[in-house]
Amino acid sequence: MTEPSAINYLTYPRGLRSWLLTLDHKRIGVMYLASVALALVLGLIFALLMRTELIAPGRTIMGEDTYNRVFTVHGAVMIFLVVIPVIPAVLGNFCLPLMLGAKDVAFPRLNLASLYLWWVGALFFLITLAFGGLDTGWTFYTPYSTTTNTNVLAAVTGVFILGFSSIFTALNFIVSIHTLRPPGMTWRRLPLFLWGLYATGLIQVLATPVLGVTLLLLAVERILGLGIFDSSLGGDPVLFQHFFWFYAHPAVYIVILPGMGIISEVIPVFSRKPIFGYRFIAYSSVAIALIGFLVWGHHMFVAGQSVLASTIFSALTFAVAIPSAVKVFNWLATMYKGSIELAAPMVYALVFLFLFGIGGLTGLFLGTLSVNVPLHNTHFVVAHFHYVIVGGAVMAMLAGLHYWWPKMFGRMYNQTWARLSALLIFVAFNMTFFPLFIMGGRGLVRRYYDYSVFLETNPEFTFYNQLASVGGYLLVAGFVSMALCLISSLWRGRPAPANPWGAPGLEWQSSSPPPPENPPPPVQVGDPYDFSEALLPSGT
Ligand code: CU1
Repeated sequence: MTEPSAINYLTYPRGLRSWLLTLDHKRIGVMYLASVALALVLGLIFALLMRTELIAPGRTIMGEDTYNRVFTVHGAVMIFLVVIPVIPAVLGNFCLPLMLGAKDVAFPRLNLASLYLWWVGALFFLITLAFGGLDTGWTFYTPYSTTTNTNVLAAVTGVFILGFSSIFTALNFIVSIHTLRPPGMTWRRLPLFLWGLYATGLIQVLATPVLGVTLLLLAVERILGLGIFDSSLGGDPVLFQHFFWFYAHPAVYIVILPGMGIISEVIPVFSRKPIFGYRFIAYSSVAIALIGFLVWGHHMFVAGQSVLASTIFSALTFAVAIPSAVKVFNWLATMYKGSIELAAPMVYALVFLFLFGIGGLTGLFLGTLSVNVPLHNTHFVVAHFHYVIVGGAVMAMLAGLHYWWPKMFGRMYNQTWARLSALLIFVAFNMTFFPLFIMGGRGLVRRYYDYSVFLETNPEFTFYNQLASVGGYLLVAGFVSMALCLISSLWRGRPAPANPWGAPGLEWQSSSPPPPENPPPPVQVGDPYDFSEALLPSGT
């Protein structure tokens, strides 16, 4: 067995100091991967605690106060520390300069600063956990968040700092895409993953400051007792919801757009066909980013908003489904009559299509004004949300991680093991979250630690909850198996060739793993989806 080239970005220079002070986008991406994975473990532990509490009616392992803290911390950790940063910070950082044939991102120091800010933000989350926890829900709704005695201040400080981390990454990507494209890479030849990151960057830069200011106002209200959101002080709690969702709806697209970009890279490669409708996929990313700013009021249909406003927000919500459907159509058309290879990245891409399809379509149920009223605050919302965020973004992340893993670490993982893990994740995910659609449709309110009161009319809720809890355990087992498969490849995997999937993208032209200094771009860059000149898989 030949070893990967001894001198590569992972091995040179050596030592912890060289990692902590590195300006290399590839190392920063790897450190983000390790950091986000730890946060994911924390978030999953809280998810398991919740599913264990719900495995039987009544009090099982915790009371209501603890449960409120558990679902809040689960949500806040998963949203702010995991799914918002994960794709841009890990795969975006690793791939973007390589896909541009650039030496690094435009501002390497700012890039390292964004990682340090993530660490500081995570530290504030740990401080929150250690001192009082948090029980407001991840949305920090007022007026409860101005009065609860849990640690709102530490948590909003953490989110505020994480916001800067997110903005720094986005600024870096936007400027890099504008200024560092190699000769021949016009906007119409920009890889679709980079279009996704670009559209995401626009949202991160424009929406995140609104969240920062909102949380700052919340902190000011708590510390100084100024009436901003708390009605007992003369403030307006609905104002908080407007500010919050003006960020948090677009934030869903911060999570999903880069995922859609990954899917647009993976599907052509494993269908051996050029992408269908390149321009539609590229421009629909920007369309989603822009329309995404106009729909926030669909979270507030029952908050006392005027019927006219609700009707407009409902219609605009339907409009944002159009560019998403355009993408799905183009992916299916790319696969049509393709020579499909079911390697692990493609399996995750197909899982994405199925689960995100359900997540997106159930979003239309919730976007419909009249249907939203009975479904509001039920488990239907929880199910929809997890189909979009886990079924969509996390599955896309796993597709991308399995796709670029050989490039990142220079090792091939076991395909059978990886595909079986994907299958387990797919089955367990549906087992966990599909019952929540049914229970939510039948009126089970979310965020309750006990559902005994519902059993009189719906005795089947016990069974559905047990199904969901066992599904949750299996889902975590699936994630563990997936991670072990990848991690064990670092020791046992065969060395990866430069271009194991026969992909035409620029990032595959360097060795695996790439050398410390990125190779210079070719004299002229061609079509990133032209398979006629792509190398066939080598070393197989
Ligand atoms: Cu929304």
